[in-house]
Amino acid sequence: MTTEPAEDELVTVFTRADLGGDGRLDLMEFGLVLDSVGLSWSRAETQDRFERADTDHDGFISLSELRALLASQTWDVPA
Ligand SMILES: [Ca+2]
Repeated sequence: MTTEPAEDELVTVFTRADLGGDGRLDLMEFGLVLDSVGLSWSRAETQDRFERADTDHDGFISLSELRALLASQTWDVPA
C-alpha cells in the first residue's frame, strides 16, 4: 500500500483540467486540478503554489511539474 498516486490517475486529473487541451495548465486550470483532488487552498495560496510549481518559469504547469507538486501533497483522485 502506497500513498503515492498512480501515474494514470495523475494523467486523468491533468487531462480533465486541461481545458485548452494544450498539455499545460494555466492558473485557472491549475485551480480546477486543486478542486478536483480535494485540495482547498485560498486564492493567494493557489497563486503561490502555482509559481513554486512552475519550475521552468514558463507561466504554465506541465504534467511533470504537477507530478512534482502533488508528490508532496495528500490528495484524492476524484470518483
Ligand atoms: Ca512550467
